[in-house]
Amino acid sequence: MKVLVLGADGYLGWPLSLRLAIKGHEVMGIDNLATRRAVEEIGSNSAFPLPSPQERVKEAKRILGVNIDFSIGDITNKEFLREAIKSYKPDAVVHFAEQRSAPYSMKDLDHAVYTVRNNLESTLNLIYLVKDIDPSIHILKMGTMGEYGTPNFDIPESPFVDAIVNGKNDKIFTPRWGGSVYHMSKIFDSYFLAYFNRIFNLTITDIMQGPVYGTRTSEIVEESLRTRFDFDETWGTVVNRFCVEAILGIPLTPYGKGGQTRGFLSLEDSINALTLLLENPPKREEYRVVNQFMEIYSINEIAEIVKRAGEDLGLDVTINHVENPRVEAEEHYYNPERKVLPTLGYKPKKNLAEEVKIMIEDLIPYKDRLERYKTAIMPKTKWKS
Ligand code: NAD
Ligand code: USQ
Repeated sequence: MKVLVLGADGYLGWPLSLRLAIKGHEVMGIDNLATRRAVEEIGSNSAFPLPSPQERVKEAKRILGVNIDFSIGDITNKEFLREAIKSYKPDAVVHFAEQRSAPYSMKDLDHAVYTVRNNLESTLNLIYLVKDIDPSIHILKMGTMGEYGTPNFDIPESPFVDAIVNGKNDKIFTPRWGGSVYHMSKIFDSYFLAYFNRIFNLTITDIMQGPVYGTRTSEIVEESLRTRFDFDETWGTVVNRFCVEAILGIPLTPYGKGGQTRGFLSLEDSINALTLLLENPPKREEYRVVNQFMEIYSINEIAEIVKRAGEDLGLDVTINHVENPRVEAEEHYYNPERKVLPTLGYKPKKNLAEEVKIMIEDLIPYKDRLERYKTAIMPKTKWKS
């Protein structure tokens, strides 16, 4: 299979490119390096030093013996994306290339507008160009479990649900309510994907993925193959942040009551599941929704797990709830459905308690580097400011 990976320089994009290449698929990656720049903009950096895309590709060839094509460019530039799809002729396009941080999207009007423009323009470009060039291309689009919010009902795993509104029955788009401009941009992406699936007869997998944690996949066998790993208050996701806080002796930072509950998954499981979904596309012209997470935890449970893992490794770890910079439910019902991946035979390979130990061990050698960006850790981006 020929796969075009949009956002190939990112946390998920690089390990997916490696995995697809090692499985014998042809891979071309595209990225405009926006995340590298935006993380530096807020005074932070990846925990692991990142080689340039050109060096990464060379290292993948040297260490794993695989060829990955890489092109630097912005997919909101429709002529650039058109040329890439036309000349590469992929069987599938993976769309990761979005502004992916909720706090970044909430900093001010400019960051909100950038997020909406970048995310919706990239998705619309992809939809129209696939329609024009070859509507049989499978679009694998990364959305987020956060599109659903935290409703007081079981979250379905289907594009539409039956509803009774003002006493009358109809099918409606599965209800969504995001917790940031970023999450709202993903909701609009999903509306566009479902809408244009019908209009242009496109084949789409729209993945609702929970927060990912982890430092490695089975291909990441040397430092030069590592993927980025963010831990600052804007770009770091909660498990990754807690592991770094444990190493630096900063009390772990559950926001508010810490009862916020999410569906988590390891980087290895995310990459495995994405590969499976690419190798098992939906029916032609289907809009398939997949809820992609493996384990459900509250933030308080995660803090306890990271604390125990850190203590087992000889670290002195404490937990200190901080004022919640976000506006979100801190105690709520959470029960999402998950049937597509199990139907395809997917079984998680990792669990959080074991993986955080590996993560802490992987990160400890970089303690001096982490210290340099320590001031970027405590939350500063407030939803209401
Ligand atoms: P990331 O920021 O590391 O990767 C995204 C990549 O896309 C970056 O390298 C960035 O430079 C690139 N990019 C952004 N806009 C672009 C544009 N206009 N043109 C070209 N490249 C562009 O993020 P990630 O963690 O790898 O996330 C990948 C996708 O998965 C995102 O869409 C994100 O919303 C989604 N997601 C991530 C998580 C998670 O926990 N990391 C969970 C659920 C969903
Ligand atoms: N949280 C803390 N303490 C911290 C950091 C976060 O309590 O130090 C809490 C947040 O308040 C939130 C939860 O942990 O309730 C998750 O926050 P997060 O930063 O790990 O994840 P989020 O902002 O939701 O975004 C991340 C990715 C995003 C992806 C999303 C999946 O950055 O790209 O879409 O996870 S989901 O959460 O399912 O929407």
